[in-house]
Amino acid sequence: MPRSRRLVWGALVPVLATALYLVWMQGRGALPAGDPGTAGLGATDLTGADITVVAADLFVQVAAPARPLRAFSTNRLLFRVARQADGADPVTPVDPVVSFAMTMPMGDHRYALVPAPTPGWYQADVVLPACPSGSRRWFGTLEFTAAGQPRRAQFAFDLAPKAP
Ligand SMILES: [Cu+2]
Repeated sequence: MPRSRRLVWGALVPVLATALYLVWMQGRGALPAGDPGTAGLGATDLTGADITVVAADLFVQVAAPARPLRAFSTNRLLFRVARQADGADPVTPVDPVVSFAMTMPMGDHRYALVPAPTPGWYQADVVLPACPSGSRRWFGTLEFTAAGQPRRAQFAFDLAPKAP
C-alpha cells in the first residue's frame, strides 16, 4: 500500500471507530441526554433516554419524566410534535393516540393523549402488563393527524419489572 494511502487509513480508522462507538452508546441509551427529546434524534429506544422520532416530514419528541418504565405501574409519557428537529415550529396533533404492542398478542393498549401542563406537550399515563414470556420489549406507536394527513411515529422500550 502506498505511504499516502496508509496515512489516510491511519487517520480514518480512529475517527470511524469513535463514530461507531458513539452511535452504539447512543443506541444503548448510555450517553447522557441533553435537552429533553432532542438528544436522541433518530433514535427509537426510549428505555434509557428521551428521543426524537421522525414521522414523515415531522419530528416527535418522546420523553419519560420518570424511569425506569415499569410493568403494572403508571408510566407517564410525554409527546411533542414539531416541524424542526430541535423542536422549533411546533405542530398541534389532531386526535393523538398512542398504542402499545409486543411481538406476541398482549391485548389492546391504547391511550388518547391529553394536553400536558407544559404547553405544546401531550401526555398519557400508561399502565402495561409484564409479559408471561419474560420478554420486556414493547413497541409504541403514536398516531395523529396534522395538516389533514395521518402520521405515525414508532418507538421501542424495555419495561422493567414491577417495583418490589
Ligand atoms: Cu408479551
